[in-house]
Amino acid sequence: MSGGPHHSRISKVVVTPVAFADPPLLNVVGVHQPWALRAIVEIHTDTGLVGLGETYADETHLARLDAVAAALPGTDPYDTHGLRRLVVDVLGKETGGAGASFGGMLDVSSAVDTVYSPFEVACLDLVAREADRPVSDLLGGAVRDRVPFSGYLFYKWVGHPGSTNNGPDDAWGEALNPDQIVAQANRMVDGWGFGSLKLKGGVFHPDEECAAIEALRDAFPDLPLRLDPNGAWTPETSVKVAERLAGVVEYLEDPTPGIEGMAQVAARTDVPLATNMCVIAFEHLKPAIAADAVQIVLSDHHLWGGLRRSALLGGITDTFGMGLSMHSNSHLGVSLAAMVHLAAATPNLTYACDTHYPWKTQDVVRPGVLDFEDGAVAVPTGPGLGVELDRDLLGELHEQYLTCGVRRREDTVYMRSIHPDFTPNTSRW
Ligand code: GKR
Ligand code: MG
Repeated sequence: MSGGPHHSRISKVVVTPVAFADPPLLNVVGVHQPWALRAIVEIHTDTGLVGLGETYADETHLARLDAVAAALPGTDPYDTHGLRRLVVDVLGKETGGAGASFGGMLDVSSAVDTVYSPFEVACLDLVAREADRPVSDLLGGAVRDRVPFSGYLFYKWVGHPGSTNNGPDDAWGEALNPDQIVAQANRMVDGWGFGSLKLKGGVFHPDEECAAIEALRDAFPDLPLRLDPNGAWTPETSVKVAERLAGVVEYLEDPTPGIEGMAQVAARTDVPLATNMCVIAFEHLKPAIAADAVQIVLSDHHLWGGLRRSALLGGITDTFGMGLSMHSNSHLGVSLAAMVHLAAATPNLTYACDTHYPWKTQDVVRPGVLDFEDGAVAVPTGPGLGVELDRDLLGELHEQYLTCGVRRREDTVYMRSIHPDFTPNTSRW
């Protein structure tokens, strides 16, 4: 399918890697580096429109984005099936279509979905701008006008050892015990109004992390709570944690690695299990559903191949009676806008979405569109995604990318530069 001569055509595609300051957030594979990387994709048309997308910026991924960007001029922004074929084709030629690894936590067997995603989002932004409608209208229309997010709590150091990007300490302070986690939660709830909380675990012994969840329960009796150790526990330990936290957490996220391990845990507890680790592509749905391994899938349009494929995932989880939540990685405003439009147009989004947004102090979009009120973001009603790039900020964050020296997310490598004996904790407890 192709547009007639009166339809806009892609004239230029620009991929800009950016870096933004990130606090030392701890997780199962290590600690966040001082700089988080993202790539901003701009698709320009011969009619003067610009569509935006945002994705990871590890150097292998960037090379793939650049290869696709070079092949796009002359194509039709409405033809996302054609875009996907082009991505398959380019990746086949340039890289053999090999997979991708992001932060050492997830291994994706094919790079097609992750590379396709920011271009699909940018095309939908363009098409929606041309139609003078919000992107949510291209996904079936918004079923809610505000999208709820959960406050994402992390164990963290007081600052980056020896770092100069934020000074040695950031505004959040240290969070290494239950009291400090409650203090962090108070700051999140006071500042953003979140109506649910998620703790990133997998850092300390599960007893300590359960104590932190119990302290949160005491401090916030009415807020739904989640704990996500990114597969740090054995199935046996996961069952014990589930027994201890039954009735306290709304779900446990990836307590143990793999569909088989999750199925063993699920068979022995009524606490719902969620995942963004063992079901991360369509091919994982059938075995996970057959084994009743997970009750909630966290979608993520960056990983699942854009907004329309994420909407498809929503339909599948609905069909099989599963819950649906949304995963996050460190991100900027273009991603947040896309997440909000997707969530707004997903009828069966059964849980508040994750976001790392409060952890960043810099952005590339003009302020004022994506403000949090009572833990929710109002769905932009203007054309497209509803966000505009601030060219000065984009330039500033690109300059930071050029000078920061970070070229891929490496939580384990960075942790080992501080604690040489550190080993990633998957299934450790
Ligand atoms: O930012 O450290 C982090 C998180 O642990 C992230 O990498 C995970 O992908 O947020 C994610 C999760 O829910 O597993
Ligand atoms: Mg998770």
